[in-house]
Amino acid sequence: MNRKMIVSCAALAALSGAASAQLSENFDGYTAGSTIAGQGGWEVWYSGGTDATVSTAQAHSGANSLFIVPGSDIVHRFAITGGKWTLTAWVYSPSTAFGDAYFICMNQYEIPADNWSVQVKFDNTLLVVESQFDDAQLPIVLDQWVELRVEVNLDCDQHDIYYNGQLLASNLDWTGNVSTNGTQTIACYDLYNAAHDGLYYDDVSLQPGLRGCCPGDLTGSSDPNDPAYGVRDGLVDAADFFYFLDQFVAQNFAVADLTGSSDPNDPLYGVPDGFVDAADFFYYLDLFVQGCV
Ligand SMILES: [Ca+2]
Ligand SMILES: [Ca+2]
Ligand SMILES: [Ca+2]
Repeated sequence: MNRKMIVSCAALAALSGAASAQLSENFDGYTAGSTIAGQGGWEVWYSGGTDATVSTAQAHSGANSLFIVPGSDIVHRFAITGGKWTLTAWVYSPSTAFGDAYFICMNQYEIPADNWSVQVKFDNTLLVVESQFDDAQLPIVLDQWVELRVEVNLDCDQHDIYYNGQLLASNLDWTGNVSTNGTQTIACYDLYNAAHDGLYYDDVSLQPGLRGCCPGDLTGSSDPNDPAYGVRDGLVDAADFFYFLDQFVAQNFAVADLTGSSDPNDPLYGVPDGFVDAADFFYYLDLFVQGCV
């Protein structure tokens, strides 16, 4: 192979590497009833935890899913150091169950330390799904498969979380929303059951994503009947402004409580304060003018 060919192949490999799925797991290739650790790159949390079982009781795809019981702490490692990514997990939580289980994504795992970026709680006792520790909540959906999706742009240290197609939390720091002083990396998934009577995961993936660094981008449409309403489109335009106005008027804190101050020199600038008021409006105008970076 001549040098030019080698360079071309290297370039292609780099391109395909940047754009390829890191995980696309449907649990359908495993024997029903088998434990997952040791299969498909899954393992039990390094310092201890309980395994989980491949189940046919529920499935989002094919015949199988993963059933996690109290103590299950199931990890899949990655080594991602930047870029745009979409994290997806389908979850089935039976209405007969009580207690809490979690979808976790770490930016560092085991080496050199543990640092959490995403921790979403499925709480069958309080009947909520909660993004920790920004405290955003939505009602939990029981007895059906529900998509949890995290869209992250590691390069600008931001992510959004969607549950059941609804925005749960947006413009969260990757390095600071759960733990502090994290890194702009993806080190592992952790499917953890603290005390939930039993919950199913299926179609767990980590795919190349599209999330831009556009904090003013909230929607692809200003029409509430358009499927693009509330779904980012990578552009900051009039639709975003009118969408924000809708959420502002509706006092939707998840979207419209952006700040405690409209003064960039105030420590409360960019820190939600539990009120949707004029400061939030002027703060959004700042984001809108900023566009995409
Ligand atoms: Ca499946
Ligand atoms: Ca937009
Ligand atoms: Ca506010």
